[in-house]
Amino acid sequence: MGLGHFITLEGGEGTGKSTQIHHLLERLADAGIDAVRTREPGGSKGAERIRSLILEAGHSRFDPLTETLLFYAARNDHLEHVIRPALNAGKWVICDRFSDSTRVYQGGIGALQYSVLDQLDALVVHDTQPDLTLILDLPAEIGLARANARRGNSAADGFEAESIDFHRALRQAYLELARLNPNRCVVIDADGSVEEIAERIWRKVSERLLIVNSVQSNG
Ligand code: T5A
Repeated sequence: MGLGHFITLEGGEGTGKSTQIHHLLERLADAGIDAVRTREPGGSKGAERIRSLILEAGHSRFDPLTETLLFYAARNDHLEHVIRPALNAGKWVICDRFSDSTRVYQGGIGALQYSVLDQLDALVVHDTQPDLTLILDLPAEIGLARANARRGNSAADGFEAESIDFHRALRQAYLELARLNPNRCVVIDADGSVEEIAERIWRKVSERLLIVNSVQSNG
């Protein structure tokens, strides 16, 4: 096993995860670090097929258990074919959403009990847990406005189409998740220019992982 690290980005709709992953990869490349960019739901051939099933359900989402099993089926394929091989080869993996999305969307503000999610997580993710989770935090109104502006005239998916109260609750659920997992999660203020947020993220990644990496390589 090399010195790869697993970083996930989380947050509500339009908080800027995709935009920031692009900048993080550039900074890692400048630091000589080989990183794989991926996302959930999706990230592998099989998981991308499942992604279409989930998101193309449009306004009529699957029932909560079916939806959750689909997310975990996709995650299993993604872990097997992309995430674990990359980590085992010593690469860093930067993933746009992961299990915390299920915990927040299907658990915290959804209908599934955490005990069900814990069982699925133990079976599928097991010990391939993220080393660092960056939670991009933004008022729901700003995130939705960004997501709507980007989408233009195309239809909202079932999650984007939920009420503003759903998106506000989502933000609170992420903050609670961060509070309960301070060793792994860092909340990033996602209000500001793209460059300012990229700098905030880089500072945290450097503090949490690059220093650890240099200690390991020198040790
Ligand atoms: N889901 C997912 C679950 O319910 N359970 C699960 O287990 C998983 C894995 C996935 C949906 O599935 C749900 C959650 C989601 O609803 P998706 O299409 O992958 O759907 O959507 P998101 O992950 O939400 O991604 P988005 O593309 O909507 O948001 P991002 O990636 O956070 O935002 P980004 O970078 O695309 O930016 C959005 C817009 O804002 C602009 C960008 O240019 C872009 O136009 N922007 C800024 N504008 C101003 N200032 C800034 N600082 C900006 N940063 C970005």
